[in-house]
Amino acid sequence: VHELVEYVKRKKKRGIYQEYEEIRKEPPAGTFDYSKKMSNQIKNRYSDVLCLDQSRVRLCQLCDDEDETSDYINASFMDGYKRSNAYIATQGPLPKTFVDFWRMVWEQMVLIIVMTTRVIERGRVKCGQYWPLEEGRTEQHGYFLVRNTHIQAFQDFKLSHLELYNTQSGEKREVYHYLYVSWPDFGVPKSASAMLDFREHVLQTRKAAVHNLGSSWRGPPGGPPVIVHCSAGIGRTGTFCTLDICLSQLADVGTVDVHQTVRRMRTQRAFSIQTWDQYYFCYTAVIEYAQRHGKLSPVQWSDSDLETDSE
Ligand code: PTR
Ligand code: PTR
Repeated sequence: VHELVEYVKRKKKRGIYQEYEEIRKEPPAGTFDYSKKMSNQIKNRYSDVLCLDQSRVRLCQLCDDEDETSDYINASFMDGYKRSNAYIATQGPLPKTFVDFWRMVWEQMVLIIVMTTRVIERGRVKCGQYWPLEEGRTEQHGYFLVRNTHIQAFQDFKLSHLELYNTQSGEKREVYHYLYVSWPDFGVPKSASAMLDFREHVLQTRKAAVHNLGSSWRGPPGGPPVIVHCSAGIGRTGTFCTLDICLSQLADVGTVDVHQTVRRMRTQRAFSIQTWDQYYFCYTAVIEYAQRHGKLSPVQWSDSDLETDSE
């Protein structure tokens, strides 16, 4: 175990760095036409973080709405491990897009929201306060009422149990909102271990929630997509999803392929994983996970992860 950790830390560090640089150099895998439309530009939090047309999430057209661009939200479907559309990666909602965000949650039957940024970081607004912060509070967004029924606080994250009430149809649903608070901007989580605990918690909740859906869910067995967002929806979001995919793969077949996972992810959500630290963090977290689960004999990196390892 120790040897492998050292191996990744020293010998592979350079290789991993090069690997990430190569990924960064690849041009985006498609067009961003919808994101660039005049009427949609105000719906993007960052003018340089757009979503690919091919994987964007479309909002259902409202019947009283003749504006053909009204189906736009800066959000992308992303595949998971052996599951298509396992996630929706999106930016931190803007006050202008709160209603769109809740429509997306409703239309895609989302049960879990994973938020990996805080609302304000270093004095700058990173994401709008789109859900009620306090227990017992209800807020209205368009024809949705969102109520925070209770909050569970953990060391590195908070879990809010939300009730989403659609006043048009009279239906009510439960949505779990995770807020991970220990992920500094420009950085990586302070410990891989805390991140693994967090992911584990999300997985358990998802499993239970999908189970509760029972026969009302007619989609794929994994259930509806999990929404993952940070500020731009690429850096921390991409890191979380990469990790989730790699760990699922490791648990299933005993190998991981960080490189291909990120490359593939970038074809659905461009620019996923923003910094080399975040990329490297995926490797260290995989090792941590393998150590925990006694999978180290040793972790088999897939071939593509070893290609750049020349010394
Ligand atoms: N996008 C910035 C750049 O191109 O320089 C890099 C950047 C990354 C900026 C992260 C801000 C970031 O902060 P956060 O992850 O907290 O939104
Ligand atoms: N234009 C922003 C910048 O250059 O700072 C884009 C940006 C912001 C990119 C945040 C990534 C960011 O990080 P994250 O996806 O983790 O919120």
